[in-house]
Amino acid sequence: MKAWEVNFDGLAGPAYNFAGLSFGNLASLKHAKQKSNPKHAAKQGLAKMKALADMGLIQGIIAPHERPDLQMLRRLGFTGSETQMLVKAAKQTPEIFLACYSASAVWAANAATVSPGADTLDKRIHFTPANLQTLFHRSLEPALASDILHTIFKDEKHFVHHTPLPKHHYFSDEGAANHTRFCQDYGSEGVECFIYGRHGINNSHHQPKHFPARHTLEASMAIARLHQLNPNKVVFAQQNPEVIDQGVFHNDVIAVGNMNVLFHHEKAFLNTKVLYDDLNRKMSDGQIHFIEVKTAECSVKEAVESYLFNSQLITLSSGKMILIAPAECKNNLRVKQYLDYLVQSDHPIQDVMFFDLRQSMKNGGGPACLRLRVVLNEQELAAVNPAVFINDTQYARLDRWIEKHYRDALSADDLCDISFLTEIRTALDELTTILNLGSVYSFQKN
Ligand code: SUG
Repeated sequence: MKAWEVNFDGLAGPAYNFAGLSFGNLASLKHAKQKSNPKHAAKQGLAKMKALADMGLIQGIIAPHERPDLQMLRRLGFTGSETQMLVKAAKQTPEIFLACYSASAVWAANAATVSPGADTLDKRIHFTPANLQTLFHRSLEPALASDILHTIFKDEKHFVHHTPLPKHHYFSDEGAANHTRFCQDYGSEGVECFIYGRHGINNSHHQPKHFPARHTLEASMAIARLHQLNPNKVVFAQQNPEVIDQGVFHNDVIAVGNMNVLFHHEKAFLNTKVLYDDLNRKMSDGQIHFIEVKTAECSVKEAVESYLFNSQLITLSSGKMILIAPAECKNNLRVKQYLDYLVQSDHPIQDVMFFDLRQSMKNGGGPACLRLRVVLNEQELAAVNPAVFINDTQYARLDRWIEKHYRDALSADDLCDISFLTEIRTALDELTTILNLGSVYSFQKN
């Protein structure tokens, strides 16, 4: 059956900031407390969405989360008016205050794991929002992520929404950042490949020494069961703990797959040979094309700095496969040299396009982090909330909305200001009308 891979990109919110919240994510730590530019963050992301839509892909958008998370502050014992709560939290526990203001919901690759109907027993699309339980600021996301996904994918005939996995270290789940689906064409049954960072139950297995492995085998296995995947079409493999210690906090920082291609660094996996064999054996209808980048061509450090593997690998309607890479890859001489070689050589990746996503990159989020992939056939596509698709009209409305509501500079001092809170709410309230989301934010329900 004909189907399309649709990218749903997170949009940076009006409070987009750099708080240095992600231990193990080198960019987040490096840019902590710098002044951010929320307007640029949103416009850079929207420009990428528009460019992909203009290339003929179907492109969706996922609304920003409500920040600050005042409900969490109240749950943690802060009292008084909203301003009083913010001032107290900022003074008493800046870490919690900043977590409640976190920008991180923009990285939609961590919002959920999604299995297309072609892979599932009941032929419906299954969504499991990631519990993101390893880092406190990210653990605030699953409830609203789930509500937003419900507003986009409503029809139970086509879409199944599971509850996030239990918030326990056995089941640490970071969503689609650690999940890739291989197929010959999007509409036929694929092989779903889950990459985990550690074993949740038996922790004597390989583990990184310095930085957290955020995703467990047990989480991936639970999702494969929930999504009713055919065990003969599922592969589990472990990330190389050494690369996690070098800043590869999600597998999508070191590998990307699309259709029958896996593009990755030679150090990405603990046992590359076993992974190749498993994937090829389970891809019964053809082999996978592995593009393994050697350390001599690009070191892990260069990969983490440039986010080469956090590119999106997309297939245009002509069948041409291209890499959507961050501009940092163009500015890194060795990475650029490698890409020049790649597109000229006998590989399926035929072209590279570079995008300026500097604001997102400063928090460790490249092109692939920003999008959640959902494969949809014609009926499923027709059942999606149409207001979330990017076309010329929606793009122009969103661009005007950003222009009107977003600041072009934001520092930590601005975050306690009650007028900023009002500004954010006015913007988000208007957005729910543009995207036809209903009253999805808590301030709209009170
Ligand atoms: O979880 N950064 C995110 C980046 C997520 C990137 N996503 C994927 N690789 N799919 C993270 O580390 C930083 C927020 C801050 O420091 O303010 C942050 O959460």
